[in-house]
Amino acid sequence: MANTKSGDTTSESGPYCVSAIGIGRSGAGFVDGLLRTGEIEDVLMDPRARVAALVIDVGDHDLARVRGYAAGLSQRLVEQGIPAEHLNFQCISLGESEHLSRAEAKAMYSKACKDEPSSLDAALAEFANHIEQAELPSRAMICFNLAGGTGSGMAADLSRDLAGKFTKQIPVIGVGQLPHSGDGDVPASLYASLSEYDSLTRSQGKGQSNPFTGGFYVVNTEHSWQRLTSYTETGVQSVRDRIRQEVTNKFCQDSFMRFAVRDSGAELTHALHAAAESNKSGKWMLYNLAKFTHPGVQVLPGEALSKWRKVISQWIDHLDDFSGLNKDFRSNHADAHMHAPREIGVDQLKEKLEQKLKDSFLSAEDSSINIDHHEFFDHLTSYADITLPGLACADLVCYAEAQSAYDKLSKAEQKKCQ
Ligand SMILES: Nc1nc2c(ncn2[C@@H]2O[C@H](COP(=O)(O)OP(=O)(O)OP(=O)(O)O)[C@@H](O)[C@H]2O)c(=O)[nH]1
Ligand SMILES: [Mg+2]
Repeated sequence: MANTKSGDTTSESGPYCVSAIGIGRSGAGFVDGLLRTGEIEDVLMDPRARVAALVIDVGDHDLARVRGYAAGLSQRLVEQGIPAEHLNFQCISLGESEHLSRAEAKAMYSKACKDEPSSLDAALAEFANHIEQAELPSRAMICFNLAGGTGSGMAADLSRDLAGKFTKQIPVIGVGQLPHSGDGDVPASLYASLSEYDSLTRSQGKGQSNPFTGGFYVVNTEHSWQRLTSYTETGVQSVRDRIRQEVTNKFCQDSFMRFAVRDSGAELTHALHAAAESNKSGKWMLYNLAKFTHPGVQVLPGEALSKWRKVISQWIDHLDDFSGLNKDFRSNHADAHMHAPREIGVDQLKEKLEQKLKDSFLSAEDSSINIDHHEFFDHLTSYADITLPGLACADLVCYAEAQSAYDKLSKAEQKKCQ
């Protein structure tokens, strides 16, 4: 039987600082998500806190937004009397490219490290050094999209290089975003990328060790994509699709970072502890961003609460349809944070979510669930951050799909994916 533990976890751990490196467009999106959380300002109020943020891409195109947010945050720190140097922001554009294959990205990364003097090497050293000045415990994240070229190509080498820069034990968490069905066919390179991170996160001993000492999260975006695209059919298709892409990706990245910093990191601490307890070594955690309502879609402000309840319930029922996991995957723990207006009926929703998680993802014996409730500042949006530990790449539906795309490539094309 699964046991439900309603979680006030704050007593379990003190405040944490979260720092992040983002590589490629999605990586930069995670970092701007971190910089935009109000909580990061609260964390930085503590004079013992230090936060570092580093974004790396191969061109300037996808870096403008994160630069803007970093400038805005620095300004707000000054306004609040927080020394601006407690936040270290660095932004590196390595070339003038748009998209690269994974092999090209690796080559560019390696060249950038060998350049004399290497701005990349210096940036990693500055990032690590800044974090180590904090008197509070810190975590560092390395964020990227598993389906792209730049981020997925560079993150493995970068994670090893970063490990070499720390003189203290700072847990490093990998955060790899998965593509969703709106991205089109699963790219063949995703097979090489998932395989590489799977083997990297299991490597131990003989000069090889897992650089993601704090764990590895894969971020599922499908539920959020489905929630946004169902019931919205107006406007020009191409414009609609582009906006949906942006909204889906941003919502997932922002939600992940809100989860990571909420309660000064206590929620993440709890999820990571529970995962470590239940986890077989090196296995990944799924961060399933399950979105239940989106402003103005399917149910409108002023409509009966019973309709809101019905819609949320319908989208809880979709959890297994859009989890990205193979049907036979089972975890022994689920950690969920539900965000929904109180008037919808918290106990009812929790019960529904708990039953669905048990039925769809948990093993029948020795499993546990933690479900917390929060209210999102926008009452028209409801969603859940769900952590399911214990998966490997082969548990993801997209892995087999990517493998079959990869198998159809010529040897030369396969090499570009490596
Ligand atoms: N973040 C974001 N991702 C998108 C968007 N449109 C498509 N994607 C998907 O994001 C994945 C690629 O991830 P990116 O983060 O753009 O890749 P990258 O690391 O910059 O690597 P490159 O492929 O070299 O640009 C693919 O699955 C795309 O289909 C968007 O507007 N924003
Ligand atoms: Mg890119």
